[in-house]
Amino acid sequence: MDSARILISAALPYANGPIHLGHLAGAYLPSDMYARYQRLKGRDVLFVCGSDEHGVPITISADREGITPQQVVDRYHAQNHEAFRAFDMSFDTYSRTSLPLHHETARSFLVDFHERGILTEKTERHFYDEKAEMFLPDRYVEGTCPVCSSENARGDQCEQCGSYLNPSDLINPRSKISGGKPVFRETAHLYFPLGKYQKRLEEYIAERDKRDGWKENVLSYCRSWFQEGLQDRAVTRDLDWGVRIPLKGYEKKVLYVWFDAVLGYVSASKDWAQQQGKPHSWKHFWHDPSTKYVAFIGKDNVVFHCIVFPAMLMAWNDGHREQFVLPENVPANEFLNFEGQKFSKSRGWGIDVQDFLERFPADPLRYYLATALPEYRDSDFYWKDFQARNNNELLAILGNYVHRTLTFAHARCGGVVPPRSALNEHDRALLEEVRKAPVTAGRYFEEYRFRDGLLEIMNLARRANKYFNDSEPWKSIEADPERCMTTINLSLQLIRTLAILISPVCPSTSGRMMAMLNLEAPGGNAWDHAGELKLQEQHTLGTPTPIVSRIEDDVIEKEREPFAVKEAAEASPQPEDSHISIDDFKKIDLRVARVIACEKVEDAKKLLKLLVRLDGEERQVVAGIAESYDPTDLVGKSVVLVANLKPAKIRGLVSQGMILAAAADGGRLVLVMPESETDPGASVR
Ligand code: B3M
Ligand code: ZN
Repeated sequence: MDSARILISAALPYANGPIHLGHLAGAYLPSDMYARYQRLKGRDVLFVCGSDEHGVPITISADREGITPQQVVDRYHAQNHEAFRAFDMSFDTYSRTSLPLHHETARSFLVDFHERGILTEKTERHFYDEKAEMFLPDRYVEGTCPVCSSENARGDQCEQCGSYLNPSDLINPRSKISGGKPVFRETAHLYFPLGKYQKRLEEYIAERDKRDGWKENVLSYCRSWFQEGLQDRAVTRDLDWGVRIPLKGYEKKVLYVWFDAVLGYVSASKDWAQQQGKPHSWKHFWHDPSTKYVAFIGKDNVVFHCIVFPAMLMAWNDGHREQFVLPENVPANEFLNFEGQKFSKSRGWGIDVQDFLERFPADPLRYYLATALPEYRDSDFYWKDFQARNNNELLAILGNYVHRTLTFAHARCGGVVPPRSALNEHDRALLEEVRKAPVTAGRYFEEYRFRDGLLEIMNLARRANKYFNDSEPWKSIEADPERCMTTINLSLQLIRTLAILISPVCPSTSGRMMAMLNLEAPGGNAWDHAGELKLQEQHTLGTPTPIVSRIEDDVIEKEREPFAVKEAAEASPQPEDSHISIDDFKKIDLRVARVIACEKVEDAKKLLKLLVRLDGEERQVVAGIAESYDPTDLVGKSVVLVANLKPAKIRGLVSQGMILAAAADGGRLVLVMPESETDPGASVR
């Protein structure tokens, strides 16, 4: 969908702790690159975010610290807002759900649904703390885990063994508030009939996917929810922190945090409109059917954004003339890990954004995260990679190109853009690539494929360096000065192209590049004109200064060391007997399989899709060997297959088994093959 008006939201982080690098790689950096790109395309963009300030974890933090929930959210709202600013997020507003404006907005949805008879009331039995005179949210009940007997299991989950629990599963339940034994009491709650919307939701997702290409991970989460069948969902809670409910009998209850949180995007837009002094301007975005609305999230929020939120908007739209736009796409990333493990606040594993940005500027982090986004699968932050991407790419490719071109222009061309005369074939070939780069990179950005987009841009920078080298201006300046001036003219033009294209990823580096060219920050629809030769002859250039700094080994070692030490200390001792029995081994059904067809999996650098024959059957197998083998290498060969592995879906393709390969040097894989002719289906022992 090509639209002139684009509404972008990024998930509202809980104001219950600092955001870390994983959050940035999940929803925030992608949404910001998208917003910055769309603005350069000249589109009318509204980009909203804010703090999610309700929910039980916040009241728990408050109780623990002996302060009010409002004090908790005030602290983290300010901190996270500042961290986002330091990371150069270009939100049009960073709002918060504790604002009265938000409470009114969320309440109006609930009241409307109630008045229109959409909600149903059900009575349930819940734990009640008689001393504290309150119903206990799941997390406020603790007790002994029925699975592992840990004495500190919570009513929603046991941290010890990971089991998901209901409060009534706990042995010897006790209230986290008074420590007393809770009793069951009846309580009424309002339910939203999600099940009634299932068919419409399935159609909605299918249609948007067709139009805008939804990500496979998102689609497969949705499919599994649909397969299970959508259930009614309670939209109220017994709690006194949250959005109050103006209905009789509900005075001591609040809205369920997710019901109000997704509406935070609407109230953030209203908040922005008020700040602009045009309180109705939010409607141009939310109520105009031509708006393209894109909601960026992390994978754990898929159900609320692809199912709950659209259903709520549908329910509203059914009863009103002014219609809300539904998300056109919900690009969700997988998770980013840190030095090979999950981020963990309690273990101190990871680094907060603010701490990071006190030590390093935002652009190298943005650049590195953009190359390592968990777009299709979980990925990792490694300090060493961060250093390498900065030094070997941002500095050695982009920084170096800008520096050598500008210093040459200052030393040999009087600090102005030299004249361009007749172009030769190398110039023309370069310009052809310059013309194409914004189109190709732009297409990737439109498809939420930011890694590929950035790769395209960096390839242009590599190409620029090669052009400069091959043209040898330091020689032609003597032999053929006109040629030299043409080379430098084009090289300078390319700095402008690169500055525009890199600006969604590294905005301040881009700003420095533009300043060195003595040009204004790109505006209008600069992206579409990025490939044009806009620098006028004799235009005065700015002073060359380095745009990227090197990150030294000792600096990175200092950052990395605490984690290496922690890892060594925590490494679990080797189990005494790591042997398996022959019976264990016999459970694995290994077979010879003949490859009868083989092809690359589109858009997956590492995957090959094989058709193999066993005894009398054929199977499809997806294997991660594309970097080691060409599809044509394999047809007719015999390989060894784990034949009774549970079928899995890889990139939407069913894989019925796994092919054995040995790990060789440099990450290469070498297939295990029978040493002489063997029948397909023969067992391997
Ligand atoms: N606060 C969960 C999270 O921060 C939740 C997102 C709300 S988006 C409307 O991951
Ligand atoms: Zn347990």
